[in-house]
Amino acid sequence: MTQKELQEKIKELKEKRRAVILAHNYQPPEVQDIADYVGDSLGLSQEAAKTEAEVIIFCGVHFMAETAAVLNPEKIVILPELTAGCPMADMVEPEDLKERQRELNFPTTVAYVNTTAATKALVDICCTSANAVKVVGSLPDEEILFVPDKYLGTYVASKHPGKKIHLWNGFCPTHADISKEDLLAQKRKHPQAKIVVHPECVPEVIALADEVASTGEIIKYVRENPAKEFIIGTEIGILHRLKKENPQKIFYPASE
Ligand code: CIZ
Repeated sequence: MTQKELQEKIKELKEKRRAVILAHNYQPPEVQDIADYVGDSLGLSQEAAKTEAEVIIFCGVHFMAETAAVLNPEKIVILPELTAGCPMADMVEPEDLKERQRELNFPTTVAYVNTTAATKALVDICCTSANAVKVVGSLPDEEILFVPDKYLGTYVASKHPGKKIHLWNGFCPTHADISKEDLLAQKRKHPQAKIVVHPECVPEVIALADEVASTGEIIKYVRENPAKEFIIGTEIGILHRLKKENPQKIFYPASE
């Protein structure tokens, strides 16, 4: 079957089942192209919450589909690729989190959305990469436990120097693999390009960026910025949407 035939078949089946297809910004191009909505986990959860479809096909990783299922207990949520997991979400064991909360005398705990529902059930508030700085700033507490991403937590802490933020030793292996050397090599090749990186990147990479942004914010920054070239420091799946929406601009991955 050709890709076109496959897409037609998916569309047919989607209508028959009254389904909606949601795809994360990191999905491969052919998946993004068949989706009804492409976005970050926050946007996708919002779409999932307001959809009238009976079936939600969530093209993302496990925690995202799980969040959609929590928000839509009466709907069927399908994760097409059951092995699609988030290694960072698996870096928190609920029992270890409970122990750390006890050790720190039960501080207000903030969980990044990249966590399992079992972890979310143990925390006070949840954030995405798009609103982590705001969510932490909205809390009156001076002492906070932030799980699981130590790099996102470090970035958030740099924006709230008055707060003591305890970090968890979790990280996204993909973002942690983007090195300062990779980025500098790309910048040498493309000196006019703006550097935009995700806050899950390591601090040395963040320090070199013109903009630190979630995937949704990267899309917006590129759309609104007059620059013609951009070096993008996040999962390369996002390049498809960036190129599609900005055919006149050029994008380079910070690292292959
Ligand atoms: O919130 C999301 O969807 C993730 C995992 C990253 C981002 O920046 O959009």
